[in-house]
Amino acid sequence: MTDLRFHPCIVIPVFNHEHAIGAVVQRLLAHGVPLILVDDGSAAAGARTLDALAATHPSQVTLLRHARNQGKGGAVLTGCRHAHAQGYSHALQIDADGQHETDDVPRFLTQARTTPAEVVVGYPVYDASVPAVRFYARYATHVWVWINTLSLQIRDSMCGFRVYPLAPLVALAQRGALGQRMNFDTDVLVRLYWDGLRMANLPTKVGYPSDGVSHFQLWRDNVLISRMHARLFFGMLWRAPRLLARHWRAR
Ligand SMILES: Nc1nc2c(ncn2[C@@H]2O[C@H](COP(=O)(O)OP(=O)(O)OP(=O)(O)O)[C@@H](O)[C@H]2O)c(=O)[nH]1
Ligand SMILES: [Mg+2]
Repeated sequence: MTDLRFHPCIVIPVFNHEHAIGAVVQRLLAHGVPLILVDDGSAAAGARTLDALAATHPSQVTLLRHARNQGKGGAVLTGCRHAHAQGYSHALQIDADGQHETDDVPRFLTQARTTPAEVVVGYPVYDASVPAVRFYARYATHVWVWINTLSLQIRDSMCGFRVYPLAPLVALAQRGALGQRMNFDTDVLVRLYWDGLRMANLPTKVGYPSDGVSHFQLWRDNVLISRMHARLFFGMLWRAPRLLARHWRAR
């Protein structure tokens, strides 16, 4: 199906991934889709790398910058708001650390073109490099997401490779409830689901960061994520009749 309004770009939130971002950008440019890099207050080396990438590819790369670090969610939203204002219909969001399989970009965009009202959500297929503790820790979040949507539609809410339809995302962000840090990826999918969007789940290979840099802060991010699940749980309670009705209709 061809949708004339399907006009995608790629949004990459970047925080200090100077050793990985160059190769990620190079691989993405091959797909001929405009890139929006959002520098989330990186330190000097990261900022310089991003300046150089934008200067080398001025027609394909837009660089936006937060003077201060705001968190992954803040960076994704800055990129997506900008993309929406520029007239793009969809943003493929991919992380900067080289964990994701850029060869899957055409498959994700084809899915988004076919089901433009849905969120295309990657679910990870891991290789042997995944730390076991990370692998099993994800299950706690999966279970919370299934409870908070009263559905199994979101297969993995934490994968940093997905395509958002921009109009509903920007409208949701306008309402102001979204987590701005590492709680964003899950929060935004549950709330888009609550807003009536469907999810198209696609498998994609995920490795462990190519530059070995993880900014996941065990204590702070786990507290944020637990609070988010609790807030979503109460949000689910008053939506439960509507969510259950939707679930049964879908069956
Ligand atoms: N953690 C973190 N990432 C940010 C921030 N701002 C932007 N990002 C970007 O968000 C993406 C995800 O960050 P990662 O550190 O890879 O987090 P993750 O993939 O959940 O964790 P790992 O599995 O350890 O890689 C990357 O592209 C980061 O550069 C921030 O403040 N903190
Ligand atoms: Mg990562």
